Amino acid sequence: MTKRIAVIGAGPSGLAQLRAFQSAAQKGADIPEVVCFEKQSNWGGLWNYTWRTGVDENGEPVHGSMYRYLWSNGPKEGLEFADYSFEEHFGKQIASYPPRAVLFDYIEGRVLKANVRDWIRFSTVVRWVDYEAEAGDFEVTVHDMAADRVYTERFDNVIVASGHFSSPNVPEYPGFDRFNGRIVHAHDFRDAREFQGKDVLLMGSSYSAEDIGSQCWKYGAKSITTCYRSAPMGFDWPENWEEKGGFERVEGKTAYFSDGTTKDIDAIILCTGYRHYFPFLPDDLRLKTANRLATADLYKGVAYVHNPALFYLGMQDQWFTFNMFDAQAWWVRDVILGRIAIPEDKQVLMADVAEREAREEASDDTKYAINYQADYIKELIAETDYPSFDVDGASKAFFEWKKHKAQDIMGFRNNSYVSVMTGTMAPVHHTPWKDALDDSLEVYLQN
Ligand code: FAD
Ligand code: NA7
Repeated sequence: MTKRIAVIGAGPSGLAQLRAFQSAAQKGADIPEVVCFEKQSNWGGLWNYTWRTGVDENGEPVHGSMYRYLWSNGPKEGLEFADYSFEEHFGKQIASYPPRAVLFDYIEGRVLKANVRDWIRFSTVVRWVDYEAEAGDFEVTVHDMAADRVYTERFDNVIVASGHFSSPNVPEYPGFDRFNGRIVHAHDFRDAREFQGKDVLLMGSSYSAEDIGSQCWKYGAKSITTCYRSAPMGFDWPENWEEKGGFERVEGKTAYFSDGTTKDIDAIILCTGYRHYFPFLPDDLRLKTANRLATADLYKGVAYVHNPALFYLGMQDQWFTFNMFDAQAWWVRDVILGRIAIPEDKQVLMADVAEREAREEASDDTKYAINYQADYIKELIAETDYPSFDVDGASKAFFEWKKHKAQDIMGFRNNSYVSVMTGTMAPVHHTPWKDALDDSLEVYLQN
């Protein structure tokens, strides 16, 4: 096949794409040349931990938003690859909420086995992508940081897998410019020990606020205060954790809230989410969407309706992660291999997006949302040879997880679930999460 495909990013989504093509080749298919551009010097995306904040060794914005001591915030049974189980990788079943280093090892294991590292050009930043209507292909301009060389190549398809939890949404509130303490966005949070003995305020009421607050609590912060814009998280927090209403301003070290209360604080961590940000894409190719399950302008959640030779992976808000990226990557692969046809009528593509949006908006119930994303995975994998798996069984792990969080927010990670890939139950971890201060791979795997 003479086609050339560009994949932007070697995180879990981009790596899923490489594995999808490699698995087709393994089964005898004629596959195109696949070139993956990755700005970091290693693969794994957000799971490739860096201590750096601000700019990286090349002066580029640091991609990483993950912190030391991060453990999976959902059960691993919900994200397991259908073609590469945890048991295959570790030689045994492991506990259900692995720390970052353990999940990185797992992600890497599959692509080492697939032998696709040579397809990736590391330390190479994609600078610009243009569609050449006459030739019907894309011009991709990149900067090879190691050689300090900018060059352009042509591709028949471009697959954007650059993630969307990296460019922070950073609001400003009155008094920030005179606050006598540290203000940091979750994107730049790295080590909870920095906040030992401190009174910490976290803004936001979603995953980052919950998890970074929990980290700070675990590693000895004096008190945690979280404040929300729309709704509280509402968990049964430990006694030195308080949840307040809207943040109004800070004067000196005193934070003021909409309910009239105040709190003296040492640091503010803005857990205010991220923006879809594609500085390398022109207006006619750039996805503009909120962080939701039904992304704008993506047919089947992946093909860009305004130019279906361009694909996006993993741009949805995520209950499912790794196996959803797989479902998408296998589907995109099959479009490129000519096994699946995308309708030519743009109205049909737009109607598909509208239907997904309407169905998402039909309910704001959590269970509904999990089932919605599960149905999406089932829909995609039914059209490809991605190994079929019990997606509803994986949803059950999420339902249990939700229940366990409501029961004990500092203890939910001590629970275990059944793998829908191998049918085995995860062991109970050897140490409760709150006491497991050393979360290295070696210590975690001591079960
Ligand atoms: P990313 O992992 O963001 O990878 C994108 C890649 O693209 C990166 O390697 C980046 O360097 C590269 N890239 C970006 N721009 C360019 C460019 N211009 N040129 C070249 N390369 C580029 N998911 C879970 O399943 N469990 C969890 O516990 C969990 N915890 C999370 C905690 C945090 C703090 C965050 C932010 C996310 C978490 N997630 C979690 C969700 C996470 O989004 C996915 O697990 C996964 O990393 C998404 O994969 P991705 O490949 O789509 O994006
Ligand atoms: P989310 O899930 O997008 O949540 C962002 C939170 O920040 C949410 O509670 C927002 O409130 C709040 N927010 C956003 N802007 C503001 C302003 N201006 N003022 C106050 N509060 C604000 O991002 P997360 O970082 O928690 O999670 C993203 C991923 O990272 C996730 O997949 C995790 O696994 C890790 P709202 O509810 O919209 O009123």
